Amino acid sequence: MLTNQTTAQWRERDAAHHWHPQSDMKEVNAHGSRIITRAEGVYIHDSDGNKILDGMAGLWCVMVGYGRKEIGAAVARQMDELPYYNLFFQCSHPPATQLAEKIASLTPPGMNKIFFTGSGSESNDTALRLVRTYWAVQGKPEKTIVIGRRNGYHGSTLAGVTLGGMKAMHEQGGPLVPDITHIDQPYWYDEGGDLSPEEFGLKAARALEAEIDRVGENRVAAFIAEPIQGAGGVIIPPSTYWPEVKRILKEREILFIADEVICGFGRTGEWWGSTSFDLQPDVLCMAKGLTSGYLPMGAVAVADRVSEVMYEKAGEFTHGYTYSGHPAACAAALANIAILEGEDLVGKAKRDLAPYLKEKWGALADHPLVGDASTFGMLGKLELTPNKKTRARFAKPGRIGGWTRNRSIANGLVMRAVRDSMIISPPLSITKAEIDEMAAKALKTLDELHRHVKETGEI
Ligand code: PXG
Repeated sequence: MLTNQTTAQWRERDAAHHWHPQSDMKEVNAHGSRIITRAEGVYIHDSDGNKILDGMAGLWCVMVGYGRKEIGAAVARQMDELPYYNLFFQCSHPPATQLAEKIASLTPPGMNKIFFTGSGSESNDTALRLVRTYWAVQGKPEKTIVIGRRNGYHGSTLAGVTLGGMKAMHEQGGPLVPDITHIDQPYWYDEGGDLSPEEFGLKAARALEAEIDRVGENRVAAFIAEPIQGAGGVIIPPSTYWPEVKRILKEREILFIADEVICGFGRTGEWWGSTSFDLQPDVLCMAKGLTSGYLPMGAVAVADRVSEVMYEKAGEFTHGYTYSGHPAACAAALANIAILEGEDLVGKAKRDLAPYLKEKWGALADHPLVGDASTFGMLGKLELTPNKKTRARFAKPGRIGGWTRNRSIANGLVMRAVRDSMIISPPLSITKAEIDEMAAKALKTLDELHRHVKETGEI
């Protein structure tokens, strides 16, 4: 890659031809992009020579940290051996076979069949077609409705957008996929009002029961949810939420799709968010941490009770992608999982790092502008507020969050803003000293925000 270019040159060339994902290009090009040129461990480097602690692990995915040569080497070997072959027409190849076996050994018990995709969005598209087909082949073609949640994120393909509950995404590019409905999210901080978190958790869970009754249980194929909503703003459900949802799912004849694209591969301190909350998904969607983002790849793990019906009754499942189980991506995933297992990164996250993060990040709750500084596993958030008691929001949603994100990056820490919630999701390879650095940089930024708010009077 060329490195003898100035930031201004890169920006000009980028602005000329590159249309960025999920971006307002007029705004991006007015400021000029941040050009990331290399990365090592938990740090990214930009073209101005800044070294920035990546508190988001890329886009929630770089579990093992940057610069792991083992992954590149495994990919290079696979590229030499077999760079591509498809898995259609009764073919397979060793990396796909080995990876399916490996993933099945890691997923919750009784999930033994693995369908490969190229991304989290494709995983959720696969899940949607799969659950509808599962019911159809059992003589229940009317069970087509999938219930998702407001502010859930399930990807950017048409099915992903529709399954997700992001208002701004629903407003563009419709009409959306039919027979997908949404219930409220278990976001006590913003929506719990005077209820205790526990009371609110039950209320939010029972919205599922009410929705099943509203549309008719005989019409519902599945419920889809992230164990902890990520892109929605690291929404950690109250302790009562998942047990009540579990009760409802058990009583009703519908499937449960766990979207583990963010929670999977150790993010919650277990291999799966489903394990953290004792959930038994019928379909489990993954991507991101599967390869630590080194190559694009997703997969769907399917419970035996579903795969047995499909294998027996569906004939050909007319679904699959050119890059399903791409050999180089499989090699990257196998090498990535070997690091996670070999260095016990998931166990260390649970025993060591997550409690440390809870202590250090949690201490930010003492700051006058922070209403909540919760963590769960290696996920963390800061709810910014002008009034800690009432949990009020700033008058212009997102403005303070955006300001804080920009200051944080200038201070050497990537924190993401979702409206006025600041979120982190660092690599599992982070050290305690780096967690200290992350918390110190966040505190510095919060203090700057405090001064900014006082100076501008913005509340
Ligand atoms: N499910 C979940 C839970 C995700 O977080 C996807 C599916 C889609 O994955 P792909 O690989 O198709 O992007 C995601 C992706 C953000 C942000 O702003 C989050 C994602 C993607 C883009 C932006 O936090 N998550």
